Amino acid sequence: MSLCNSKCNMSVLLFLFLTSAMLFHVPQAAADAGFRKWISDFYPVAAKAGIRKSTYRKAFAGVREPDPEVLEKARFQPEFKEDTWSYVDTRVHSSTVATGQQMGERYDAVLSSIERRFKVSRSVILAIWSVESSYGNVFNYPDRLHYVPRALATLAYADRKRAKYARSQLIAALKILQSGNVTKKELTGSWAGAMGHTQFIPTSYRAFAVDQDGDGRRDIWKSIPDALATAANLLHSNGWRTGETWGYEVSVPRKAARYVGKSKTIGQWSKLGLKRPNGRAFGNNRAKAVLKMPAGNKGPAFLMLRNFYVLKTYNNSDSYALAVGLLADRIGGYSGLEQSWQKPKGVLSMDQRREIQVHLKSLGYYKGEIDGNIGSGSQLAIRTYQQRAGLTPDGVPSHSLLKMLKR
Ligand SMILES: [Ca+2]
Repeated sequence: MSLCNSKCNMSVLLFLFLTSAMLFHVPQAAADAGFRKWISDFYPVAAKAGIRKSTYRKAFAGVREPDPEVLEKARFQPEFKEDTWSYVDTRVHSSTVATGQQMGERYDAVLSSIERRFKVSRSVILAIWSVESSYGNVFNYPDRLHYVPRALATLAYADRKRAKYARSQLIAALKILQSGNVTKKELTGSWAGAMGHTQFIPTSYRAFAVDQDGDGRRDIWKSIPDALATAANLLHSNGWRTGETWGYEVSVPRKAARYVGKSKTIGQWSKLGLKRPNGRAFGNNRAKAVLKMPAGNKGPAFLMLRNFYVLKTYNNSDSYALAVGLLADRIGGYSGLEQSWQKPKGVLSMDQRREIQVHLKSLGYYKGEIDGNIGSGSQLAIRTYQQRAGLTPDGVPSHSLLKMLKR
């Protein structure tokens, strides 16, 4: 051993690792060894950023191969843009509204103190909690959660498109672990490293996480007060305007549609004939707003105020900010959209799909969750019902099926 320096030890270990891997998983051996090498090669980068050797060792103890699910999810991340109506429909519906209102009652005191501290209204915070993690429901499926340092190392190692992002997020994740705010076991997140009830990536956590419950730890995984306050802090720090809405649904006269994407004051928009379809007046006439028509001439139109763009600092997507805004309105007791989205023919809304599940359940055909997702369980229930009713058992949820079930 005296001939061996540390590098030599490393290659002995690598050799032992390779041989043992060869015994069990021949095709994976090379990739795994490459991953282990990547982890040891990355240490100097982490050390430069202030990560102690002990933290690094602890973080990667037991991590021997890339997270295969992370690679799979990264590979199949849909490239196409989901239609706005479909994005909104799966996030803003009777169930997310009802749960939001229940959570509002349950966490009334916490939300009041967050409102006082960060000047962001509770309905917006509840809507974010819903869209990000279904009010923490992600924690009910621990197998779908990923250990964040491993997930990010996997992306840094094997996903060229996301390597730069993953390297900087990994450093931030290691800093979080080093800070003692979270244990290694708790440091879980999505395949891309979004963590906790409000799905913060490590760098955003470092910038915005707060200890709202006062136990000395900034814990967005287990402490709902900390997670919700962290979301409010992000909005507040990015310029949230207290007491102002995110935007208005509007009806647009034909001649004004050419101004889509333009910014004008509410007063100027009013002069061009834009109105709220519910007949109510706009708020501040001097506020600047941008006209958006996410589905073109055939869908609802909106005037987006400053807070819409603050919501986009959370997640840089119009559909996201619109879904949060609309859900917040409904949780806060305001009505939903007056104009309807132009959907492909025959498509059922989330609420209609839930209704089908409710009927099938009460008739004894369905035992799963009422979630509007027509998976294999719902399809089987539909087929069984169709068979008994003398219909073609295609298992497809449709308007006519819902009509029959209602009878
Ligand atoms: Ca705390």
